[in-house]
Amino acid sequence: MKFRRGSIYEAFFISDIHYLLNKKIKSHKHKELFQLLDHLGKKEIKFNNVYLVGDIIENWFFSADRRLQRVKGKKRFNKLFDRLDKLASGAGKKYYIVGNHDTTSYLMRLSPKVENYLRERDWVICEKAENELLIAIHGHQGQYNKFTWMGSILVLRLLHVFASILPALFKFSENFYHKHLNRQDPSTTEETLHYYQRLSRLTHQGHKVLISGHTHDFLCIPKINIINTGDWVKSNSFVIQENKKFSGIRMVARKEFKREFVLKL
Ligand SMILES: [Mn+2]
Repeated sequence: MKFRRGSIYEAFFISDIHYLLNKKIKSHKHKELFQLLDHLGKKEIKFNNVYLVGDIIENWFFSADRRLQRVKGKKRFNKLFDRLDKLASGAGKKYYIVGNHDTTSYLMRLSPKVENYLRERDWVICEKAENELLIAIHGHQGQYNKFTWMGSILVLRLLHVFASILPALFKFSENFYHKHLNRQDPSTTEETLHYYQRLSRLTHQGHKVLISGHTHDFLCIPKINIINTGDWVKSNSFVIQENKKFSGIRMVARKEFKREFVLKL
């Protein structure tokens, strides 16, 4: 598929960028992400509403707050958000939906500096965005409750301390994190269905489309109006809304896009 110059769509959904990942972790598609954003920018493609569906910033491996205080760190934030801001037509809103990796706070709040940064750029910070057609939520709510969240954050904070005392422990922390905090994603069809049913219940989905990210699985389950936006770690995917039609699109190469699913309400 191709984007026609100057098109205005109803909404853009993207999640799980995990931006600012530590240099030690290189398995991400951020170069490709910037290719996408630059392409949309050059073609003057606009969206009335922009939804960042969580885990946009990677905050679990280090403090994004501390990064933002440094000039270089601020520049990296600007590099992403200048482009995301440009996608908005101005007719709607820009939503920053908080994902589990965006925060290391027990209350799932963004750090104050990141919050201020986003507010200055008119992002609406929320756990869930909802209108008459859709609900957008990151999705970790289907895996964590208040207590397991607090437990995970406690462990995570301890790992941060270990890694900062002795950098060699970073590897250990990373492995521990992958094994115990990051590998709770549903893998079988049954688990996947169960996970989305739980998410549907938690959000009181009703007849709306439920759009989430989190599991990094780019998918659409039409029967229960479920969409997952995928990620920019492996999938290179995003979702576009035109009226009552939702399209899942994958960037297969630079300037090359493939519509992988369509959900019509
Ligand atoms: Mn997540």
